[in-house]
Amino acid sequence: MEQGKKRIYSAIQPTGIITIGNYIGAINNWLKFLDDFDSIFAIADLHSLTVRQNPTEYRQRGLSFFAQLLATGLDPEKCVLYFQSHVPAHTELTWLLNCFTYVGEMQRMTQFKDKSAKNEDNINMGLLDYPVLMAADILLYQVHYVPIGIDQKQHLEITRDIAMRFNNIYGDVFTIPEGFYPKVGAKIFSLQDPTSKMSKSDPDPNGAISIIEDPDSIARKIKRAVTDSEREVRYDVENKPGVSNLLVILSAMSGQSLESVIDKYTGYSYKDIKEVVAEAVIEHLAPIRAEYTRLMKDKAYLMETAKEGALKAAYIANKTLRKVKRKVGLVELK
Ligand code: ATP
Ligand code: LTN
Repeated sequence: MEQGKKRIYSAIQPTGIITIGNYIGAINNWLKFLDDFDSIFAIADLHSLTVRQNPTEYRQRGLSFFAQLLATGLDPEKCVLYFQSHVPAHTELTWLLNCFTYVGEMQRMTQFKDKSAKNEDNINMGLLDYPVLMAADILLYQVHYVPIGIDQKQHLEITRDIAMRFNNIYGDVFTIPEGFYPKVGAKIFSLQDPTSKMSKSDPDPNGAISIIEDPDSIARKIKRAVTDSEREVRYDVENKPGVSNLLVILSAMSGQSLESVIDKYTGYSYKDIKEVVAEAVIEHLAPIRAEYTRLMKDKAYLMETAKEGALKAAYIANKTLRKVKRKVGLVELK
């Protein structure tokens, strides 16, 4: 880690598939930071245990996610990439921060309310405590910026609240992090329901596209994307959410600004714009898919890289954890 650079941190849960929503809203933004920031990224594999997982599938998906992140360009020479569960400091700090977090605050979290409504038979403590684990993730690394999609804003706000509360009592222990949201694409919508977020765990396979999906399937899903009863392309999020979502996807995947995409494609037929979007998505994802396929054949390299990532992360995390323990008055072993 270089001295003097500001630090960024983000994470993704190993659930479902990595979608182009995750890519545009989060990962693509992470890549932009690599050269200028100290960058740390995690697979948040403890967070998704709040929902019951099949152990065999979960283990495979964890490794596949790791390879997909590497394949997008998260070069282990330029950033720290690791599994949250490999660094015990995360769960330790979670306990300590729990003692500075109010139950009422957690019960008011939108995601907690949504997820408990959806999993009525498994409203476990982890679901309630999810934001505190996320706060621990971030605060352990003394992070300046957290690049995330807009759906995570409330969790970032509570992280800041917990950090400030702690600092008010014990002095400047934690850096107060700021959220960093993409200007375009902070929320990509489902291709089948353009008023709801494209989700990794959407049970409808046509709503989301994976970053390692095969080209025919990408083209098919975009062709079937829900639009509206008009015929011509116009950017109008309120009245034409489906078409507007396609334009945002096109902008992110082709690297053109949203303004220039709007300029160029207003008036196009739905059939034609869908072809343009499909082509841009396929072209952008092709090298990621190829690199992913190559990496998955080299499990030894993946495991070695995960181990190195965990060691580097733990070194930074343990420093903060030791400081927190000292501040709250725990007896230190020398
Ligand atoms: P799920 O829907 O299964 O809860 P998710 O798609 O929200 O999962 P996460 O692992 O929770 O995925 O999020 C990883 C990152 O991707 C977060 O920064 C989140 O804000 C971002 N993200 C997720 N979905 C979208 C989306 N549709 N558009 C933009 N960013 C997104
Ligand atoms: N809750 C986040 C994933 C996540 C995260 C983090 C993001 C876990 N820990 C720390 C940023 C920083 C989500 O995307 N659902």
